[in-house]
Amino acid sequence: MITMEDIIRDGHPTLRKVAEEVLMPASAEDKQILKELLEYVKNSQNPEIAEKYKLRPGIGLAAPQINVSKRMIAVHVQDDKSTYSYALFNPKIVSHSVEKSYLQSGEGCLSVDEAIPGFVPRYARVTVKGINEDGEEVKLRLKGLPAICFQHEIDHLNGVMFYDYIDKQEPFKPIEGAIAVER
Ligand code: K1U
Ligand code: NI
Repeated sequence: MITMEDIIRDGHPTLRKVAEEVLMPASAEDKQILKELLEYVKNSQNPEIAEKYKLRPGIGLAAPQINVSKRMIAVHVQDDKSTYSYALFNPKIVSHSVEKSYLQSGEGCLSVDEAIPGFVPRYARVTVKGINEDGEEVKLRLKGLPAICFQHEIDHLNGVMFYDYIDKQEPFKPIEGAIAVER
């Protein structure tokens, strides 16, 4: 099982690499990693398990964060309507809105121990394609917090950190025309 001890922190070179595509069909080892990524995210949202294993709560996790430079992510996040629970190989944003959004409270990251304040501009709506643990293609149309979370995780596969997008001079500079998302 993944714990915080397995999660690498800001400054580790793997977090800045472009991760490798996962060869399909996925190996048993890659399937196991994918399963454990999702298990971490779910466990971290269970107060008893999180306390017992000292897991910092998260809504997503990407393989590079456990020092595996391969294109795999897991997301377990709720909005007012549903739960979005996905573990995907080779996820890709295939289309996105022109309109932007941002998380009103700013973003955090399990690989960053301190809070970095500021607005992080994201696409308001994205369509993501990827391959699930059973080797099936999945196509997701997302908005709100789930859309922001998938963008944050896919950025990890490209060596991009959320704070790269924050305006250094004016972290809370209004993002013109963007939708404020609450969590
Ligand atoms: O990738 C990661 O480091 C996980 C990160 C993902 C994320 C944060 C903010 C916006 C989009 C994606 C986190 O999950 S940080 C913790 C967090 O945001 C959270 C935890 C519990 C409940 C709600 C949010
Ligand atoms: Ni992160």
